[in-house]
Amino acid sequence: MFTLPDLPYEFKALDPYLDERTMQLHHDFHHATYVKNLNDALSGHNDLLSMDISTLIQNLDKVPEAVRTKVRNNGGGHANHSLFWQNMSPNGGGEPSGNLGEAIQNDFGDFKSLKQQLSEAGKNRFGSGWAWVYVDNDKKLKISDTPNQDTPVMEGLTPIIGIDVWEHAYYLKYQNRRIDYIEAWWNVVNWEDAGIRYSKALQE
Ligand code: MN3
Repeated sequence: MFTLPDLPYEFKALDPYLDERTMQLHHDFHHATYVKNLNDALSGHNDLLSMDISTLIQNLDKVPEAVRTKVRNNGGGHANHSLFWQNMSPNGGGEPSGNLGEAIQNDFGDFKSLKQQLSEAGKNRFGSGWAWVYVDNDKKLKISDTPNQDTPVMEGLTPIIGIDVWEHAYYLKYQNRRIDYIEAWWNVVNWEDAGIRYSKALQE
């Protein structure tokens, strides 16, 4: 069975950038529902229920066709939100240093360019989805955006940071102003966590 991870901080910890009520609804209802729907869809398939979530969503061809779309959407939702909570911190923001900071300079020129490109990707994603910085097969940092709960993980790639641009992530505080939410979100990005994920990706 898949389980809902605890938030690594309090609901109000990311205020004023992400408000308490949004965080609570997002974690306790939206993410919890993805986990419940995923477990329901895989009921009776103990081999699939015992996989880790990344392995499961990289192997959707092994999931019975009748529930494959449900598993894609809810499994993706579980994976994405699990990463998203880790990807933020009340001590976040600023710019990454170390390996990741150097890689950003090499692959984007500077941090400002990365920030601008990821923000654009999030702003331009039509409807619901995510924008990502991920490591490609040549170990380069790239930017993409995905619809619904799709993720670079489904292509066997490693996301380093991701921003949820579904309306449920921001509507209470920012209404239709997605770009204001994205701007605010940069203040809570957990670069320490991102740096650890990047170092692991280089070793894979
Ligand atoms: Mn969400």
